[in-house]
Parts: sequence; C-alpha cells; structure tokens
Amino acid sequence: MTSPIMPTARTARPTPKSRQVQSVPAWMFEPDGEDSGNAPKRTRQRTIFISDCHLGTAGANAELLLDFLKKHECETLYLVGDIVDGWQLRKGWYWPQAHNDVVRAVLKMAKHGTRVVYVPGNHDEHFRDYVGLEFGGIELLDDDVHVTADGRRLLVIHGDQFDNVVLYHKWLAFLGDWAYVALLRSNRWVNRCRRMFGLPYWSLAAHMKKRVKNAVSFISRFEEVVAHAAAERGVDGVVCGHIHSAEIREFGDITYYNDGDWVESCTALVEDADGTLRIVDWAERVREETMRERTRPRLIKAEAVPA
Ligand SMILES: [Mn+2]
Repeated sequence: MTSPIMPTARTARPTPKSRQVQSVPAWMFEPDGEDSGNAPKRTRQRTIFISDCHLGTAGANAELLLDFLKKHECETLYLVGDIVDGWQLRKGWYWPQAHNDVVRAVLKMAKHGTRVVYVPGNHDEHFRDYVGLEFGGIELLDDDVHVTADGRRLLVIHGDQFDNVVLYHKWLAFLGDWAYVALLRSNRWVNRCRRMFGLPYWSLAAHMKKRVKNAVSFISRFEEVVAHAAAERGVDGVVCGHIHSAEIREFGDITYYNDGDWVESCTALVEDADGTLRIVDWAERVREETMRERTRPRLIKAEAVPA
C-alpha cells in the first residue's frame, strides 16, 4: 500500500509542461531526417550569413526569420552582428516567444552539425568580451575569414568598426535618430494593417531609405570604406551588415557583400555549392508566394466577399 504522504511518481510530475510545449513550433521536435513526412523541405546552402536581427526589440521580424531558418540548412551559419539588441534590452525587457524560437532554431542547427559563428556587432557588443569562447556550439569571434567553395577569401565583420570614418549618424541625418525610430514604428503599424487584410510584410523603412539622397550617398561611402579596409587585409572580399542595406558590389578587385537585416528588409546572403553568393530577400519571396496562392483558381466562398 502506498503512503499518502509520499508522492507517487505519477502525482509528483508537474503538469504545466504541456503549456510550454504548445508555444514552441512543432517542427522543433520533428526528426531532422528526410524521412520525416511533414517536415518542410529545406534548401541546402554551403553558407548562410545573417545580421541585424535586433532580437529584443519590437522591430525585429522574428517570425519571418524563423520561417527562413526552418526552410534552410547549411554547413556554416554566420551571425554577422546585432543579432540580439543588448542596448534595447537594458532599457526594458522585451522578449516574446518568437525571439526565443529564433535562438532555439540556431542552437538546434549548431547541435545538428552546422558550424555557427557569431561575430558580435555594436548592439550586441557585450558579447565581445567573450570572443574566442564557445557557447552551445556557437563560436564567438571578433571577425573571421571565410573561404568560399571557389577558393576566395572573404573577411566577415559586422561593420560598425568603420563608423568613425564614415560618421554613421550621418545616414540618419536626413531625419534624425528619433525620426528613424518613428519610421520603424510606422513600419510596424503599416504591417499590422497589412496583416489585418491578409497582406504579407512590406518594408516602409527600406522603401523610404532608397528614396532619400543623403541615405543613399552615406551607404555608398560606407561600402567604399569597408571595401578599402578589406583590400588592406589582403582578402578577396568582405561580408558585413550594420547599415541594413543588402548589396553585392565590386570595388576594383574587392567584392563587397552586405547581408542586409531583419528589421527593415528581411534579407540574408547565401553561398551556393559552387561558391556563388546571392542575396535572398525573404520578405519578397513570401510576398510572391502569397500572390501565387491568391491567383491560383479556386472556389469562391460567399462569406469571404467583403460587404
Ligand atoms: Mn550594427
């Protein structure tokens, strides 16, 4: 007979675990093999570079990033800085489930054989104290040299190191810092409305930036300075982030790559098996997919027609 004081194995087990599990996407628990029937088909890349996710801020498009990560796999994943926004988190803790899911997805990739390299930026510079160490299979490095499949050597660096040369804040000068924050806020509102109408993400901020002359000239000056620094390091090219503007450009013998961001444009830089590097605009990809879904012929439901 069991004593009423000693809890049995069954009664000792807490129940709220099921609630935690529910909020984590189901694919996290699915086996990774090709044989798992309902797992999404993943695009295989040799290398993936992402930066400027600014997790811990309301501006981070964590859902789109998670969608991108779960549909890709790679040998090496470079996190090129400003992944977690330590400065914003110090002002006020903001950490929704989707941001947690992104971290889990990255840790899961590391666990399953992807080499994950984290090169801190200025918003996550707190991690710079730990360069040379490894956490959960993630290597922390100040910068790195990536060798492409076709043998080119690329310097991987966040890019804020060149702020003094270019005067970073000039790219905000067209509006001012507060206005940039306001722009990102309206970006969120625009997209909240778009979601209400079932429309996919569209970046107001990126749209504005391309149309403002000062921002455009800042960007090209930054690109030039970074390419010049890469030439001095004796590499064939450079991969950076920081200015939230994805680009591939040639400067003499140097190729400049910027992987963009997940606050404004939702872009990544990917390397194919043959060493070709491309920019993937995930927001645009999702928009195209949504449009394709919509134009597909189907039965019209009477209740779906607006009044
Ligand atoms: Mn930065």
